[in-house]
Amino acid sequence: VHDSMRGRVNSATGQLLLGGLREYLTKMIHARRIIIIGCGTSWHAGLVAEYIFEEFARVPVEVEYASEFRYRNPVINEGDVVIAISQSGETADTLAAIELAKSKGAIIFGVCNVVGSSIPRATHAGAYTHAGPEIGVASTKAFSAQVVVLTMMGIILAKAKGTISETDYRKLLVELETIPEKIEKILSNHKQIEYISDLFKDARNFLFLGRGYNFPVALEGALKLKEISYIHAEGYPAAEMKHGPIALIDEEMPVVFIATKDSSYEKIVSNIQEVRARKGRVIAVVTENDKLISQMAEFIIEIPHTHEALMPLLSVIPLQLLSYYIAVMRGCNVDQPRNLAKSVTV
Ligand code: F1P
Repeated sequence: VHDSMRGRVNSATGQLLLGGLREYLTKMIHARRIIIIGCGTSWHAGLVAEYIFEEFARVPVEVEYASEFRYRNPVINEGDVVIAISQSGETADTLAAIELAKSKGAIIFGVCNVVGSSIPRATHAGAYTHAGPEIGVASTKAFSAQVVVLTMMGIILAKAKGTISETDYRKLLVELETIPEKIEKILSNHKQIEYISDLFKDARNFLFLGRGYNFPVALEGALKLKEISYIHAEGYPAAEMKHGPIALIDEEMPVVFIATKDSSYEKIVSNIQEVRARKGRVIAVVTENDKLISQMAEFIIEIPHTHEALMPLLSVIPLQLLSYYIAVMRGCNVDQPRNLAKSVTV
């Protein structure tokens, strides 16, 4: 658990230590919409931010792959705010999308990890994630740090706009402080995740399903597995299952549900039932002491409870560990996966 997740919030005063944002806060308050761009894992962090910004700051948000945005002819109006997310700060697609938005009068805010890299230099303002260097190619701690920074941006904006109550604002800040120790707890459960990984390491396909804040986590879980263990994996919103992916489910198909106790809990329980009825093999990431799902799923991975909006910070960890162990057991190089570059500069 990196330092970027500690000490960024002074919970006594409620002050958020986000210097780069303060300067541009007025522009964000008046933005009619926010466009978030990024690639890969950074795009997934952007999806989490969409849920947070819309729920708490009540501002319309669009999340786009920078690699697509740069080539189409998007409507960008003067004063639109674009948040560009990148671990490396060098991703060519994200840089090109920034230049396009800038040329149309948008204000660009960067969320990057590498200090002094190209993307922070191309933006008007920004916040560094300070996650330290990613040793491997696949983003892991960068995702956590991006989500922390974006969460703080969302709630500081909500506070400034008056769209969040003082109680909810404080509740989120206090809960944010508990995240590092909860992550430590999940990490200490690595043996069980290793055990499950061993049973599924030869699977040819995986499905990852989540709802609400856990939907982007499902996408990220699938991407990590693809990137480092070369197993085909799909991430979907669990409610989309009946619109297509359900056809894939048979007794061979591992289905990872991110099914924590939140506002969509009952719905995801019925999605699990649908998969069980088709003999799919269910691995469920659940909130501690979930008796119901533990009777339905073949395997459960328990994680601590937190505020629904902060859950991605916890629920992504077991999925990263699952990918890691499966990759190692399959003899893959987790730090340098084939065909992937740390910075995609072309
Ligand atoms: C984006 C990204 C990573 C992925 C891999 C290739 O990089 O898609 O999410 O893990 O490293 O590049 P970045 O813009 O966040 O540096």
